Parts: sequence; C-alpha cells; structure tokens
Amino acid sequence: METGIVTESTGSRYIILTPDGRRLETRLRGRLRLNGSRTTNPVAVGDRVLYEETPEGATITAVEPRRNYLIRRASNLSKESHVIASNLDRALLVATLFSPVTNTEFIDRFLVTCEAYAIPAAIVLNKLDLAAERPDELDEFIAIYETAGYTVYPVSATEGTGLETLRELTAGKTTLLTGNSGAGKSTLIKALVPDADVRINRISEYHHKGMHTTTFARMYPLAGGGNIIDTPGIKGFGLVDIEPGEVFRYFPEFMRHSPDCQYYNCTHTHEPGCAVTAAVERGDIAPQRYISYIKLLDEDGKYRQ
Ligand SMILES: Nc1nc2c(ncn2[C@@H]2O[C@H](COP(=O)(O)OP(=O)(O)OP(=O)(O)O)[C@@H](O)[C@H]2O)c(=O)[nH]1
Ligand SMILES: [Mg+2]
Ligand SMILES: [Zn+2]
Repeated sequence: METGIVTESTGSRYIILTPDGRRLETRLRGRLRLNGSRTTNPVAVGDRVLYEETPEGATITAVEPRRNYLIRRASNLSKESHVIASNLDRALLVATLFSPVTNTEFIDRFLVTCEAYAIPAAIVLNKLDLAAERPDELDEFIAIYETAGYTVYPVSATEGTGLETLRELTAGKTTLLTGNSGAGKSTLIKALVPDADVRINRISEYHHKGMHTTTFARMYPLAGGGNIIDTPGIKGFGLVDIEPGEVFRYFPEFMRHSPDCQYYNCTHTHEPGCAVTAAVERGDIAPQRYISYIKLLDEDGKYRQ
C-alpha cells in the first residue's frame, strides 16, 4: 500500500498525488464514508492517504492522522461540519473592501477558528486598485487587524501589486486561501502559479458579488516548492466545537488584557473592573472586534439549544 496526498476533492472522487508524481483519480472505500463523524467529508484536500490500485480503479483505504485542519459548519443551521483542508502551514483569508464587501464578523469567525485549531492566520486584502480611491477605509481596515495582532497583506491580483510579498510568504509552505465568492482567490493563485489551470469568472456587474466559480477545493504546487490551496467561496464561517467561555481566548488582543480583569471568570460582557471593555473604551481594542465577540457568544448560545 502506498501513501498519496489529496489534491482535489469533489465529494465523491478524489485526485491524489502519488509518490511517483502521477495525478490519480480515486474513490473511497465504503467503510471510510461511514466513520461516524459529523463531517460532510471524511477526506479533505491536504490529507495523506493510503491507497490501493486495482484493475477496477484506485481506492483510498485510510486517512493518516492530520497534523491540523481547518473546519467550519457546513451551513448556517447545520449540525454537520466541513473540513476545508488539512496539514496546513498557514491559512489566508482573502478579503476585499468593495466588490464584494467582506464583513468583519466573517473575518473574525475565520480568525477565531484558526486560533482554536492552531493554524497561523493572516489576511490578504485584495483589490487594492479599487481601495486606492478610499484610503481612509483601507487604513482603518489595516489598523483593526494589526492592532489585534494579525498581518494584513494589501495586494491587487490583477495589477500584480504586493504579490512578491505573498510569494515569499507562501514559498515552501502549504497555504490555504479562503474567503467570499468573488474576492479573487483563484485570480491570486493564477498570478502566483501562472501555468495552473484555474477558472476565473468576471464578477457579476449587477450583484457585485462572485458567482461561485470555484466549486471544489484544489491544491496547486508552487514552482519553487510548497503548495497553495484554492477553495470555493463561502458566505459564512460557522464555528465548530468552541465553548462560549473559551471564545475570548481566540481573540489574541483580549488575551493580552484579560489577566487584568477583576474577576478571574470574567466574560468581558457586563462585569465591573473588566480590563477588556476598558481597553475597548480607550481604543486599544477595535470596537468591531468586540462586536464580533459579543455576536459569537450570542450565536453560540443559539447553536447549543
Ligand atoms: N479590480 C480587481 N478585480 C479583481 C482583482 N482580483 C480579482 N478580481 C476580479 O474579481 C472577480 C472574481 O475573481 P475570482 O478569482 O474568480 O474570485 P474567487 O474568490 O476565486 O471566487 P469563487 O471561486 O467564486 O470563490 C474576477 O472578475 C476577477 O478578475 C483585483 O485585484 N482587482
Ligand atoms: Mg475561485
Ligand atoms: Zn473582562
């Protein structure tokens, strides 16, 4: 039996990269499909899998333990979750200020999940060419996330601005791109891996939204080593298995202030002597981040009922 790496998954078929460099189409052994988990996909892009080739075709027989993975709820109210990809060195959220607007709550849910699942995260702010007309919004966006402790990489995939930094960041590593439909994930990959056969559509003029051009996750090898993973655009980022009392631990800037809260079990909502709300009032924590925190606490309560 040999070990391959899953580079594409369509839900029923998986393309794996074999040790001798072939792209092999495989299916799942039935037992693996029913392993009792509440994930919609037992096998994800990035997984190292054992496979068997027979005259009837190739099958995946086992998935090796994952070094890490990124997961979200499959849809808003779903109890099922979806493993976006596994064995990652970094996850990048591709965000845009306009066309489409990426809302900060979405970004914060992504960041919380990355913290909870111990995946280094950063933000790629794409379509800088469009943002140049509104420098104040650009500066505000960067300030919110840099104050929180994250790096923001402003780029324009179509103009080529800022791509050298992204090349350095991704070289030799396995990097996941996620974000709303139309944010430019596939365009960025095409710019970084020119010979990749990536599908990109013009953004809808009418909706200023993407059209879900990418329908399956796919991993592309980088010329100098490393891989980059394109994923389908998503609308929301539902949290999986995060306790309400833990949520603040996944806001790094809250963790810097919370040791000074008067109560050791402070929830940073209504307590007197809360160092987190004091930091929000002083402007040391961005109000948008605090609002996301409160919404996450609320939503989590609903999810539990
Ligand atoms: N102005 C501008 N347009 C861009 C930029 N990057 C991408 N676009 C356009 O945005 C549209 C959507 O790009 P895609 O790369 O398909 O977006 P995506 O994030 O892969 O979308 P899904 O596959 O649906 O998730 C296309 O029309 C791109 O040409 C940019 O830096 N500036
Ligand atoms: Mg795409
Ligand atoms: Zn507090």
